[in-house]
Amino acid sequence: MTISPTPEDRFTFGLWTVGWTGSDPFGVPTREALDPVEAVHRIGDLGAYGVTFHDNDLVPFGATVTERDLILKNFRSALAATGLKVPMVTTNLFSHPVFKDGGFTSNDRSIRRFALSKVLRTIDSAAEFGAETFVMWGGREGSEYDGSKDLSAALDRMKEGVDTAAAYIKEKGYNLRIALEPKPNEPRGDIFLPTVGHALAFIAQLEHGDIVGLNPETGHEQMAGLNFTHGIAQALWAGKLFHIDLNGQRGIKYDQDLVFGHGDLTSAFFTVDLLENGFPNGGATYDGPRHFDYKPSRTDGYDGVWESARANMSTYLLLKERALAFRSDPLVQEAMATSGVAELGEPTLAIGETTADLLADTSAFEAFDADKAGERSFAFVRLNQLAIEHLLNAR
Ligand code: XLS
Ligand code: MG
Ligand code: MG
Repeated sequence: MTISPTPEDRFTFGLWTVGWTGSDPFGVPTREALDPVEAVHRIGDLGAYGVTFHDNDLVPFGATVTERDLILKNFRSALAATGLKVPMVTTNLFSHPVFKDGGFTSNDRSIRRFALSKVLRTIDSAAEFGAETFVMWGGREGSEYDGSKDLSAALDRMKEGVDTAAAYIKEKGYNLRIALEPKPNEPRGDIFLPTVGHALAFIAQLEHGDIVGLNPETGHEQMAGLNFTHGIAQALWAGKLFHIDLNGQRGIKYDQDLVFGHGDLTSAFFTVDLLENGFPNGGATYDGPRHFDYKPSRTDGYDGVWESARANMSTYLLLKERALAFRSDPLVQEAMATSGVAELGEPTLAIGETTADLLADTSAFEAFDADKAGERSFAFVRLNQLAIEHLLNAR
């Protein structure tokens, strides 16, 4: 089955994804560099909605003003010609040696000031491109050795950096929100704010946390052995799922950045089910771009790069169709009822019921037959098998 994406599907790609030339810690690039203008035209032809970038994906570190202006002019022409949007922009605080000990949390104060200034300049450029989300992935914010960092001061500096950026956005009146991207490790041995949960707790400590949320990435949660769908669910529940990085990962190892669905396919199915169909009992929903942050395998030439870009979107749409079939199947609805999925949506206390009322309710405790209740079969296996059969297009 061929499925063709359209801009209404709101698929977006980072310039650094299709533009990754294949260099890794063990080998040099296997592909020639890709011109951002060509990237825009190619992904536009494939049916994408938009393109995203780090400041230095577009304008190389240290470029002169004349070089920068020419690059931006050509890039804007490509956007105008294709109709592609720029919904998200981010800053590179990890490639240049100056950031080897981090940007916001480098032990060197002059480097922290340089990093913060670089971020504020990129925020201006994000606003100029009409982006609504400003991602912050602190890849080098971390350590290899616990004795090398005052961890409390590091969190203070991280807070200072994020709060300063958020206050700047408000001061300028930009229509931008910050999305923190957690990752447990790589390139640092341990990265600060390693998971969705850590980042949510951090946001609660901020002065300007109202415009700070999350950009969770599939593989990053899975690198920590965590359930990505649970992670985005908690972010949604907290009103903090501002953006999303979809890709594939197979277990706890280096960041594979595979095509979406090429890692844990069952997990990808439930991710799409949540993004497209929402929680079974209602609640917050996600309506932002479906952003792919993946790396086309270095074994492949540019044929494989475009094939993999297409594959991300096609797999997402196939899973969307399967998830819709799953939710609308009467057998699934009956299985969900048997499993008590709707029952979990009912508050445990009745409206207006107090703890005294509960303690006085003998049916809830003294007369409650815990042994009998313990015999209930929740029939979760049957429900999951129905999901698998829908996923396999066997229903
Ligand atoms: C790297 C991150 C990075 C961010 C943007 O692991 O996924 O690509 O998404 O800086
Ligand atoms: Mg990744
Ligand atoms: Mg990412």
